[in-house]
Amino acid sequence: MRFEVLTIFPEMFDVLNIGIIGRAVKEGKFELNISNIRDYSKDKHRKTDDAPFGGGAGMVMTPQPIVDAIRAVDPEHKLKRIYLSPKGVTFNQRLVKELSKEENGILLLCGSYEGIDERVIQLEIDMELSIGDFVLTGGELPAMCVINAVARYIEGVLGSNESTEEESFSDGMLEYPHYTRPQVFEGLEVPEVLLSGNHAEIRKWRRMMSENITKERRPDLLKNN
Ligand code: 4GN
Repeated sequence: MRFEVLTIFPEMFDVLNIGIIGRAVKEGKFELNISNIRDYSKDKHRKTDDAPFGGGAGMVMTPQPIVDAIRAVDPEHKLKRIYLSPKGVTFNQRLVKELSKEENGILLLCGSYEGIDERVIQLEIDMELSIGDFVLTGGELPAMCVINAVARYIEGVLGSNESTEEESFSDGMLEYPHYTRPQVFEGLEVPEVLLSGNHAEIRKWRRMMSENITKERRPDLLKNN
């Protein structure tokens, strides 16, 4: 599995060298390549943007460097090519699992300014993805969210203690609350059932807490899936 990222801010992706994802990259559990779109500009000043046809505020990313970059890192179109955009389909855990099964990998195109020339999407992009209904200055943070979420489903990335099996959303529900030591913190006690050692009762309690919080906060999750 391979992630190819195209961006004009490659340094932003340094945070992926930290923690669980950083360890997985170092251990070769998946491949992560970050390319600077600017390196593909044929402009003498390495420009990647231009004024919009039709006028208006801001700049638009020029198609040439982006299309050349895409074709350089994925010449045979073996990767699922994703453009991060507020206009995309909303990302969710079902899509996370689906993308983790992409046999060759994923290309993530990060736009900046007002956006990229629409013809890049028409010619080269398979899917537009949004991480939620809000606008950011670039697609870099959304791309990192996608990499992080998808990588968790790649074999060997999570330890057995961090497994994706029992967590929130794996069964379409929100998680039960967690507790650790001390048994009393600022006067607040850990629920007694968790100290009982009765694992059947603990499972029952956790399922009930999951159902209750899901009904309360996300009743939409209980309806279909
Ligand atoms: C994606 C990109 C938000 C998302 C973005 C999102 C950069 N903001 N909700 N900003 O997933 C115009 C040019 C906005 C690219 C885009």
